[in-house]
Amino acid sequence: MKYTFPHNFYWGSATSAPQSEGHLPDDGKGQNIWDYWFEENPELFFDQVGPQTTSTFAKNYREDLRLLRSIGLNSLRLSISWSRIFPEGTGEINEQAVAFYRDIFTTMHEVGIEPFVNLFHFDLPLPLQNLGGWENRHVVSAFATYASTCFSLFGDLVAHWFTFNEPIVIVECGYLYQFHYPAVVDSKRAAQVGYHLALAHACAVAAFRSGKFPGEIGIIVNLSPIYPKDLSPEHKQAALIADCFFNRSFLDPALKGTFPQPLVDLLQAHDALPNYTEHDLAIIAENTVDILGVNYYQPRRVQAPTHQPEQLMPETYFAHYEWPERIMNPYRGWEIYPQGLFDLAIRLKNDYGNPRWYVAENGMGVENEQRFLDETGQIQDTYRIQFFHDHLSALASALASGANCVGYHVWTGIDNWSWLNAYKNRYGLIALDLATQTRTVKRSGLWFKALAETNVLPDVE
Ligand code: BGP
Repeated sequence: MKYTFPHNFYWGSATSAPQSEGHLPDDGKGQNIWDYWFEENPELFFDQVGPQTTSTFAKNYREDLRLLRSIGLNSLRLSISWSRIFPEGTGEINEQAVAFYRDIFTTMHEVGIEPFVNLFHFDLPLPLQNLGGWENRHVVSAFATYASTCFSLFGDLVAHWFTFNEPIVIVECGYLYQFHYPAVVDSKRAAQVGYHLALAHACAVAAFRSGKFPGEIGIIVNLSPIYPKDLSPEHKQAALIADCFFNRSFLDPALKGTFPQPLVDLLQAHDALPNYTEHDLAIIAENTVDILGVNYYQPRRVQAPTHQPEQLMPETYFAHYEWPERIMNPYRGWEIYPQGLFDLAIRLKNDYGNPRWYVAENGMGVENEQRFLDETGQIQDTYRIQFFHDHLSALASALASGANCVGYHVWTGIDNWSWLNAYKNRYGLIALDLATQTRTVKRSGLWFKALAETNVLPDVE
């Protein structure tokens, strides 16, 4: 059976400013929390490689964009670095950054790649973190100003805007599990951060609408279908709460303009409700999105809690469940479960009014891909082709069932830097030699080209 996709489907890849740009001398960029954390604690980062050492997109974007186009991409999601536009987070604009992004977006149009532009990918300007970061309401207004500045500066070149990438990750990694700066463990502070992110998102959408900028605006959320260990009431309840924490916390405000009631009740019971105003809630209610980006990597499997942490944590309400039949990507420690993408698509259709959405990230990070080099110097990443193939088969089935999905972006085009893992796991369709900065198309890149050029899912071999 041949799986096909609509002729105007968006085929592309995703990356972010902090993971791909790198730093150029005298570029006027200010520090963000990643620059700072690496400076303070380089030992936390794999091989002590920090965000300065990336795939140098800032220097090579003209060639990189042509290369990405040559493997069939018709669209690309990247992010604007807030600390590049506003080195202090607010105040004076860095004009070099304006010229830089205008040239990137112009080049994208020249080569035939539609820009999907995200405003925030985990990279808060350090001066704003020093004011308390997302816990401080002032940062919400600073974000709204930054967002409307970008709409005005680049609105003639960008028609697909996104406010945040994976806002729940900012909450869980920064305020519960210590994978991101400021690496604190405090559920009340986490709730305030989450609330401010939802509000900042809605304020940016409001600014976009009131400025009557052309195009569409949305948010990119990482969704994991939640599967309980079995259908007994205690495991089902665990799944319901996990879903509220990790999916509905941002999905509901973005699409329905409300927060999930079980989450509100739970936070209230633990005296962890954030400070809010009725006026904020009205802004959130009135500014739902035009388009949703969905990052899908893995499902979440849960069971009733197995222990009680000392303070409120997600684990107070559920525990991880290890499914005996799981297939793992051992390098990243994530389960591979393509059916999850189908289940998400159907849920968006049935429970959220079938919004316009696209797969904003999907991919497989693998360590030491040099093992798979053939005699021509090409990485034979058939495992990645299999991964894409299986997820795209699931997506095609969802489309056939009426899902309103308009595109599929892989993570990522050219191997890029990853948060604490730096260059350990590689995700790209194109390999990067970090030492020489040489780019080489992998086998998956050619496979993707065949897909994007025909809209027919090629076989794995
Ligand atoms: C997503 C992020 C990306 C990217 C990707 C791969 O959660 O939006 O920035 O990093 O995951 O994950 P990792 O780099 O941690 O392996």
